[in-house]
This record gives sequence, C-alpha cells and structure tokens, in this order.
Amino acid sequence: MSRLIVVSNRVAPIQEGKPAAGGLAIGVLDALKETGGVWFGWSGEIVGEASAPVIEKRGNVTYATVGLTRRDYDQYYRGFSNATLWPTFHYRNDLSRFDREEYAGYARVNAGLAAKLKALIEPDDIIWVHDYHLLPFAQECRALGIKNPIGFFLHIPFPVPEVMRTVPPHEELIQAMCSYDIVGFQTQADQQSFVDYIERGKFGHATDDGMVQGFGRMLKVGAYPIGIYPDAIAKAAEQFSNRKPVKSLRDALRGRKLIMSVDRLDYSKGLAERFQAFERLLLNAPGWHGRVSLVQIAPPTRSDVQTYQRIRQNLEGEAGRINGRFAQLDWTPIQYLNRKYDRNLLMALFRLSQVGYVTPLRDGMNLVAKEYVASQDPADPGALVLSQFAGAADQLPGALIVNPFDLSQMSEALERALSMPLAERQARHADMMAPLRENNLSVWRDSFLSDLRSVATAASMTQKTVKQVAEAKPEARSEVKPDAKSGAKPRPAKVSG
Ligand code: ADQ
Repeated sequence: MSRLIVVSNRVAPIQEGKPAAGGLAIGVLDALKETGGVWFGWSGEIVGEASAPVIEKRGNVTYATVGLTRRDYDQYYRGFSNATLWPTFHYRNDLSRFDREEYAGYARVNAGLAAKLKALIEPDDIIWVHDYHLLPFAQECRALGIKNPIGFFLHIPFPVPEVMRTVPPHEELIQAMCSYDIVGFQTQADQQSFVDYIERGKFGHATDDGMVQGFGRMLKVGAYPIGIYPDAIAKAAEQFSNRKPVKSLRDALRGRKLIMSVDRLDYSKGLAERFQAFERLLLNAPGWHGRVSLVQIAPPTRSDVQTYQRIRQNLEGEAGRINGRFAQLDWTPIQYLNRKYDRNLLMALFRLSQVGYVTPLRDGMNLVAKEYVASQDPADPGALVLSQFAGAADQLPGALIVNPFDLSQMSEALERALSMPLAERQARHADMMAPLRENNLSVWRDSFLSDLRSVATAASMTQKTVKQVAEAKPEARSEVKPDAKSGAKPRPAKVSG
C-alpha cells in the first residue's frame, strides 16, 4: 500500500508510552504506523530564521518538523489563521479582523511548507492535509509540480456563503481548496455550505455522485464525522476513578451533584453563556443551592491573540460574580480551573459527574461530548446537555439538545438532567454508545483514506489510459490540456467510493 503523508499545522509531540494527545493524533498515528509514512508540520518552535525540516524517524514513521520565524508565526498562525479564519468559520465575524500583510504571510508560509514537503515525498505517496491553517496548501503543491493525490479535512465548521464572503480573499481561498482531490467536512451541513458557495457564486456545481466541479477542477466532497474509541475511554475512566484527584473531588462534593465541563478556553465554546444559564438555575430553583456544583476546566490557548485575553478576563469576572452572589461558607457553586489535565483523569472526572455540560456556540464536532458519554458507568450514567451547534449533536440522539443562546432553555435542561430517572439515563446512554462504537475513530480515518486511495487509483488509471491513447494516436496528446488555473491535469469525472 502507498505511504501516507500527513500534513498538519502542529505535529503532535508523540512520546511512546505517554498518554497520547487529542483524537487527531491518535487516529492519524495508527494510520501512519500501518503503511509507514511522514508526519510533516510545525514543531511549535519560533526560530531565528527558516531552515530545513528536522527529521526524526521512529519505526516506520518519520516526523519532519519545521520552526516558524516570528514574522511567520505572527502573520500565518496568530494572524490570518486565528484572528481571521477561526472566528469567521465559527460565525464570529464580529471578532474577525483582516490584514493584507497577514494574509500574504499565510500564503507565504503555505508555499514555503509545500516546498519543504516536496523533498520528502515519493511518487506513490498519498497526502492528507488537516485544517484551516492549510487551505491553500494543495494549490501550492500543484504549482510545484506535485502530482500525488492530496486530501483535506476541515476540523472546524465551514460557514454559510454569506459569512464566508466576509473574509476578503474568500474567492481565492475556495479556489485554492478546489486544488485538493478530496475535501472532507465534519457534517453534511458544512459540506452543503461549501457546495452552496461554489454553486451560488457560479464557480461550478455538484454532481449526483458526491463530486464537485469547482473552478475548473473536479474534486470529491464528503462528510466524515470524527469519532473516538469509546471502549478504550470507558476502560480508562473506570481505571482512573481511584486516582487521588478524583477521590479528593468526590470527598469535597460530600454527596452534592456534579456538573462537568471541559473545553479549551475559546470564545466559540460558549463558556459565559454556560455560566449564566447555571446562574439562572440557581435563581429559579433555589432548592439546588448547596446541592450542586459546576466544575469548569478550561486551559488557556492562543493567549497571545487579543480576543483570547478578553474572554479570559470576562470569564474570571463571571465566575467570581456568580460565586459571590450564591456561595455559602461550605459551598462554591462554580469551580473554574484554568489548567490542563491528564486525559485519563478527565475521563474519570466525567464518570464521577451526574451531568456533562457541553454547550459551544459553534463547534466542528466537539470530542468532549463524545468522551463524556463513553466515560459513563452504564449502570448509573450521567446525562448530557449538548448544544445544537456542535457537530456531535447529529450523532448523539440521547443528549438533551439545547440552543446555547437560550439561557432559560439551558437552565431547564440542566434541571431536567440533574433530576433524570435512572431508567431514562440508561436508555439515553445506550442510544448514544451504539453510534459512538459504529462511527469510531478508525471508521473516520479509514473512510477518508479509502476515498483518497480511490481517487489515487482512478487518477493513475486515467493517466495510464491517456498514456496508451497518446502512444497509439500521437494527435490525441492535444486532448490532455493542463487546467488553466491550477496547472494540474484534469481529474477523472467520476470516482467510486
Ligand atoms: P477542539 O476545539 O480542541 O478541536 P474538541 O473536539 O472538544 O475541541 O477536542 C478537545 C480535546 O482536548 C478533547 O479530546 C479533550 O478531552 C481535550 N481537552 C480539552 N480540555 C482539556 C484539558 N483541560 N486537559 C486535557 N485535555 C483537554 C477541534 C475542533 C473540534 C473537533 C476537533 C477534532 O474545534 O470541533 O471536534 O478539532 O476534529
């Protein structure tokens, strides 16, 4: 089987024997080990000047990492990726800013990364690129003459065309995305928004077989909802239930009910609204005073982006205000912890709680919601309150689905979750575990890669046919015209799988 090349903004610092990082790292690493290959991306370091990738080989996987200069980091990462694309793709164009120089830096870094990757790939490799930092990566590869099949997966939402159009270079970006052979999204709705952009702008159209003709190229589009390994999580949650921090929290609760929330500290996660809905519960249902605590774990991320500093201050203010209003000498309603925890420990904390409270204003998928369900004890599971705007809402039918902008509805759902009878909790939990097992992380990865390999097979067959025709009929050569915009050869019109 052909080697796999994974390209992502960050290469996860993988250390054998240590608990692995997030879902992406676990899912991708298994695939890399299976076929051998390369994981290429930013090392996370800021360097004085750009240099060749640092290569580290472990088994059949090669880690190839590059540093970013301060200017590249500021323009590509902190600027266009996280101060323009991230807010807009999460429908926060009020927080989005556009700076031409940052956009130029984003394009420059994508081009530079593509040039560095070129030296590492072989003709039969397939390339899988991840996330919004790398929208134009395939276009840059094509410009360098790289012909390998290249797939792209967007981990975050794709906005509706009206919102996408608020990013000034929207057309360039979508045209660049059409240089991929496959573009994968978390949900059908995201996929539809992408197709709507192409069709409404008259840049092309979708065909019935999941292909899109866009900006003169043919690509496959699809929804590939990312999953978890629910049984491994269930096991870890159980095993870690006796660890000291879990026991300490259990003792400190002294029989009170626990609502658990875990997120990266990000304005897309709806933390302020979540605190306010909990406040409303305490206002409307005073019977819960002293009987329930909310633990919110939210380690700061991207703390050098200004909007992230503001949200941090705002949340500290909100938690303090609500605690000041309701706390008793022996009860603090909200415990707000700004730190990272070992993943297995988090799963055990989920298992200890009666309610999972996951209410992002927008989220590509939200793995925490899935992890919460998987961590529960099937004999006495907690209930999940979940935002309708998380991709996970499509797949967790047993959750109490809420609109995170409706504080009353959220506080009612909290109350319902806290009082839910055991039989209902068990039935809802079983309803959610079945799809989690069916669509686990391997299914996500394998279905994307199998589609990418189909594209590779179809492309190589087409090339062989073209070559045979050209050899038999020299005049047929003129029929194989490179695509005027991308310089790439036309893709096959239809791809199976
Ligand atoms: P994120 O925005 O990071 O991911 P999410 O899907 O919830 O959001 O994943 C977060 C991961 O980090 C989870 O596995 C969680 O357990 C872990 N985590 C969170 N807080 C932690 C803490 N305090 N300590 C340790 N671990 C913590 C992006 C998109 C999502 C999409 C994923 C995967 O924004 O929508 O689901 O990629 O595609």
